[in-house]
Formats: sequence, structure tokens, C-alpha cells
Amino acid sequence: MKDSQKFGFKVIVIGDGSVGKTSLIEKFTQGTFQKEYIKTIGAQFSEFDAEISGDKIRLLFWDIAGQDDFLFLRPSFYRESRAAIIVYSLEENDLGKRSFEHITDWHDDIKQYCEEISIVVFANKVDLIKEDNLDKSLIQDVIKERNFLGYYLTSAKTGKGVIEAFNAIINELYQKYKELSRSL
Ligand code: G3D
Ligand code: MG
Repeated sequence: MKDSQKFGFKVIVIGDGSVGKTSLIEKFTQGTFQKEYIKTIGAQFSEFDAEISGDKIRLLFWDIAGQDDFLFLRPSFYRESRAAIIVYSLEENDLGKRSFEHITDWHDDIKQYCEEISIVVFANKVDLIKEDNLDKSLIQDVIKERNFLGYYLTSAKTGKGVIEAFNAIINELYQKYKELSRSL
């Protein structure tokens, strides 16, 4: 393997339908916000190249396209992923509430199909709420109970927090595998 290709990571982006998974990936990898919601089937992925301390890193973000077909796709979707981003929506309606409750279901899925991987939560659509009124203890409890690395408030619409959130998981992966490659 070439030195420049030393770090290649599959990162899965999961969570309920319409929480903003695809929009977040698009925002981060292209800086564009897709206003139209195109329902496709299967899985889709986006490549992203980063460089940390002179090491080239390639990220492959896997995205669920079409929640209904997902059951069937699950094993191959999860296979060999190195990190997971669980997305929920902060919006104050049923979708928001349910997507929060389902974080633990998504985590149970991960545990079924993956080895120990790094997991972060993105609390998306922060542009739709008053941040001052947000009760952060709810998500903080889940993070603690489930031993996730952390959570980030994001908006795929305004871009708020998006770069920081993705960079956090990229840095985490880099540090982890840099350690590993040293000890080999
Ligand atoms: P999904 O991939 O998780 O299913 P999408 O979700 O990325 O397709 O987003 C679902 C809808 O939420 C889309 O609206 C999208 O524009 C919107 N959305 C995604 N992220 C944000 C955000 O941070 N803030 C706001 N306000 N909206 C967001 P439509 O209307 O196109 O279905
Ligand atoms: Mg999508």
C-alpha cells in the first residue's frame, strides 16, 4: 500500500429519515445544500480527502438512501465501518422527538453489525430552535450511558457547526489509527 493511502476510513451516517443526513454530507463534502429532497433507493456514498500533519486521509461517507430498503441492506452497509455518525433532528415536532428516541435503536444496530467503532451524535436542524431553550441534559445522558465520543449541534441549512463536527470525527479516527500503525 502506498504511504499516501495509509488512512482510508468508511464512516456511516445513520438516523431516522428526514433528519438531514444527506444534507449534512453534502454540506460538508461540497459546501452545497440540496434544497430538493430526491428519494432514491439503496445506499450512496461521498468521498472526502483530508490531510492531517502531512498524512493523507480518505473518508468514505456512507448514507442511507431510502429508509424502507434499509433492512435488507443493513449487513453490507455496516460492514467494515470505522466510525458512525448518528443524526437526529432538534425540531420540535414528532419527527424530532422520535428521531431522538431512536438514537439508542440505531446504536443497537451498530452493536449488532460492527466491532468497536467511534460514534458521535449530530443534533441537526439547530437553526429551527432557540438554542438557549435547549435542554442539553437529555442528549448528554445518552452520550454518557452509551459511551459515545460526544455530540455536536449542527445545521445543514446554515452550515453552523458542520465543519467542526465532521472534523472532530476525522481527527478522532486519525489519532486512533496513527497510534495503531505506530504499534505495528
Ligand atoms: P435524510 O437524508 O436524513 O433523510 P435530508 O434528510 O438531508 O434529505 O433532509 C430532509 C429535509 O430536512 C430536507 O427538506 C432538508 O432540506 C431539510 N434539512 C436538512 N438539514 C436541515 C437543517 O439543518 N435545517 C433545516 N431547517 N432543514 C434541514 P425538504 O423540505 O427538502 O424535504
Ligand atoms: Mg437521505
